[in-house]
Amino acid sequence: MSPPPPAAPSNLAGDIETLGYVNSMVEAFRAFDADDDGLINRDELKGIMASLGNSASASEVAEMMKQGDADGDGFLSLEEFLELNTAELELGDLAGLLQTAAAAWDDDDDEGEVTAAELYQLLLGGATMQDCVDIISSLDVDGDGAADVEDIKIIAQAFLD
Ligand SMILES: [Ca+2]
Ligand SMILES: [Ca+2]
Ligand SMILES: [Ca+2]
Repeated sequence: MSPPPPAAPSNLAGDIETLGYVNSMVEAFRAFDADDDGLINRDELKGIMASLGNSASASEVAEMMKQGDADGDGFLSLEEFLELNTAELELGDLAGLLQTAAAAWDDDDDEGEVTAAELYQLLLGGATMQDCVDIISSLDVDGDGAADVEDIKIIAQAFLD
């Protein structure tokens, strides 16, 4: 009997750290969206950037808003915000894995949260169980051991080429 092939070819630790940072952007966006309409105005954007440790001047914020506001409604949606802020980030192999997972959920919209074990099954050996535990914990805001499927879809979308 020969040993089984290694399940995961890549080291995802750095990618997972980036994922955690991206998730903190999602959380900051929601925290500063006081009226919960899914849109951020200039003042709110300034607050978000400060909370992420990137203080921006009023003119820098205005410039970011202009760059990021793809549909020109004067606000940033979460998708626009992530597009703007992830342009210089790389998720490496993890981006493809998340996109695989996100595609699998397209037909299964009643699934609100995903656990590490569920993600591991879905990725069919593309990541180790430990990677999946780390991925979910980097996205698990309330610490109940599961991550929001909608958030994963939004993040995966932001890293589509
Ligand atoms: Ca708002
Ligand atoms: Ca917009
Ligand atoms: Ca959770």
